[in-house]
Amino acid sequence: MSRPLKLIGNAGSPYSRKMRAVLRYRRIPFEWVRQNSAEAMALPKPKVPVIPVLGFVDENGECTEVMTDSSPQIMRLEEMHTGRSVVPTDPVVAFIDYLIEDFADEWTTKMMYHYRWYYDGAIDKAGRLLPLHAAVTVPDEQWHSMTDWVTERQISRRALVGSTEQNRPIIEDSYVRLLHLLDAHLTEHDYLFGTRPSRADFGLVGQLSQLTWWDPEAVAVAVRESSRTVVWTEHTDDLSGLSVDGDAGWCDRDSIPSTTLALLHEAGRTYAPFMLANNEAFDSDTEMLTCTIDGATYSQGRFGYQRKCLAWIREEYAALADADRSAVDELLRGTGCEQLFL
Ligand SMILES: N[C@@H](CCC(=O)N[C@@H](CS)C(=O)NCC(=O)O)C(=O)O
Repeated sequence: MSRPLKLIGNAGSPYSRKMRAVLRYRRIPFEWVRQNSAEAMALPKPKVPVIPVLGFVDENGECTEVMTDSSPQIMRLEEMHTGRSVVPTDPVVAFIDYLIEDFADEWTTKMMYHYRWYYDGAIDKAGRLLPLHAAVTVPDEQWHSMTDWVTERQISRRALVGSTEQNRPIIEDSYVRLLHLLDAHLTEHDYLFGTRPSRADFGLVGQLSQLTWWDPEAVAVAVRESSRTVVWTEHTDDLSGLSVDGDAGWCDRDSIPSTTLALLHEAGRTYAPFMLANNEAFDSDTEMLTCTIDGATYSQGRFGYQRKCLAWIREEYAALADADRSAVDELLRGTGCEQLFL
């Protein structure tokens, strides 16, 4: 009996789009279940109410297990299915891939949230459209009250992810640099680590599915600064038709494109000081974190999940064989990312 997985998500959610793109590329049978739909309501709830949720169906056809968080979801899928893996075969390349995936998930998501809930065009669009995702038939009165509710709630949460006046230039400048870096890469390559996509590609594409296609102000910046990135994002959203031959198509540690390594400098400039300051805020029992990014002061409230992310990535680093760890150190030297592992 075929037992497709359930992916409960929302088209306006970057991590949902990341996971849907992974499942499509991997040709793993799944059902896309819209958040808040009748079908979603009938499924078990995860411990933490976030999307995307991956649901596993047992031999009786019942969805009995659900899990959250896209990075562990991807690794669970790697255990269940072998073909069309998204983890590079060289452990050194795999580590760099994981680091860039985490940069996409934990730093570029600030761009996504900022461009959605700071500018008037985006706020108006998201406020109108997001409530209709549950059902387009929602009565007008309910729709309008949901518009007000979601708009107020999300704007009030901006500071939680760092979208403040003080941080705005840091986040927006990083977005433009990211577009330039991807543009340089996409001039010569389709994916970050070879001729097939990896976790890092999907992590970036999740956030970019919103930034480069959805939120009007962010879309305008992307079309102007890197048209290639806009189109790449659309392509990578559904790679079910891409031919991949076994484990072929990955670069090895000595052939990582320089334009991919350049992304580590952007991560080292932004994500690394942020992740360290976040960790430090927990160590010193301080509610707010503060760090210097590009000579400017960045601050926001500390975030528990990102402390876990740093611990996980440090575990991966510690688990590398000695020779592999030395090769990783060599690649990270001078990027700013090395400070994560001191
Ligand atoms: N680390 C999670 C993040 C998931 C996440 O933050 N999802 C957001 C939507 S994109 C959410 O559900 N937020 C709940 C809320 O806003 O209340 C992942 O990788 O999937």
